[in-house]
Amino acid sequence: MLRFVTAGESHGQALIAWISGLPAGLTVDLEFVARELHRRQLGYGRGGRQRIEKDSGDILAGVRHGKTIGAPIAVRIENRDWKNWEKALPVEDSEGADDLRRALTAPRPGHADLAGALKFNTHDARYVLERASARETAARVAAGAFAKLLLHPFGANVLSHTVAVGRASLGREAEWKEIEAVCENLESPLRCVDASAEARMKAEVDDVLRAGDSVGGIFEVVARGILPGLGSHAQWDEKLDGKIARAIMSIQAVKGVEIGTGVANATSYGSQVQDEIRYDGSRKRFSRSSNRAGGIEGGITNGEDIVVRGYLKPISTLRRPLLTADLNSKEAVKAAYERSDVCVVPAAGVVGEAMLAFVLAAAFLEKFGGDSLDETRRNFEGYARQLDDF
Ligand code: EPS
Repeated sequence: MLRFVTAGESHGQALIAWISGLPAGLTVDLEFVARELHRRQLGYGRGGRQRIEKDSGDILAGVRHGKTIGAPIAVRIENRDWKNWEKALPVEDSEGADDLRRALTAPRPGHADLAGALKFNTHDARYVLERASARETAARVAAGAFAKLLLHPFGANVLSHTVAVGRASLGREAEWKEIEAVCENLESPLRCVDASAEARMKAEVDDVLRAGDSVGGIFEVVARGILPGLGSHAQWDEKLDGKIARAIMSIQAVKGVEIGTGVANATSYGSQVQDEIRYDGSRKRFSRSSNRAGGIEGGITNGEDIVVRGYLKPISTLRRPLLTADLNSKEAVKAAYERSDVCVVPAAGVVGEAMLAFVLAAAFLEKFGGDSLDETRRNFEGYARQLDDF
């Protein structure tokens, strides 16, 4: 079973990703892992923190001589900002150092601050926000990079692009080639495939920067090259669309998930929604004239691109804060402000890739198994032959 968990606080020493269940013998391209981490750090509208951090994945376990060895993989991503926080968040007890703690007592509406303070019975939301922070997504991207490294040799790839920032929207479908290009281009400010839409998106970011506000948006993640037959219709918790929705929804600030054209489908007629089936003899595969299902029917992949959208609310740290109630005095006060990003849509797309890649890699290994990559490949090829002969 492929799994990952993460550990680490936003301003602690480091983030850790722990990945278990990959077959032995998978080549680990360290430059690729580093590049994925770098891609997540980019984007117009990020805050000062990204000038401090230079994320790189230090692999501590599970990879030897450039290959996985079938053991759990541990990756460490250093927080360079730690040196500015050692006194505020020491591991050892620091009685009497209350003034150094950077306590947060004015919970930000929309953040985990208040709900977490109540849950953990603390009048300082510092520990809550440290872990709720989207800094944690760096560790997810490290795990996702390993998932992609598994999928790539089997002809699958997972990429993303920005569909909307605030009210500025792409307004058309993106071609796979365009998405590839925008993912290659590390200079792309908002990772949008259309220059004029991107200019409007930048203007949205500029507006909120001026106003001390924040802005959300929509990213789209596309997986190409996934065979039909991953996932299952048989149980609610085996349905792949359910697993994908959970994975994308778990990304900080994502409040809605859509597969294919799921939202518009709800107000359209069946004849306008279902994708007609045809057979392509040259490829020996069934295919569709459209892909409104987003590559999944009945909780099972159907061989089309898997298309998933994440809807992000504007992030909850505002330079011009909203009103809140102080955790101690209960008085009305302005919510806390900490250095923050104002737009994270392009970065969230990279995190969405990691999450989708991981769910797909897990479903892939559930179907094909294998303790070594050779074994996985034999099983995969046997199934591909079965599809050819169908
Ligand atoms: C975040 C607040 C900011 C972001 C951080 C997520 O951190 P800081 O308070 O240190 O400036 O920069 O994101 C990252 C550090 C990152 O690498 O993505 C939050 O509250 O979610």
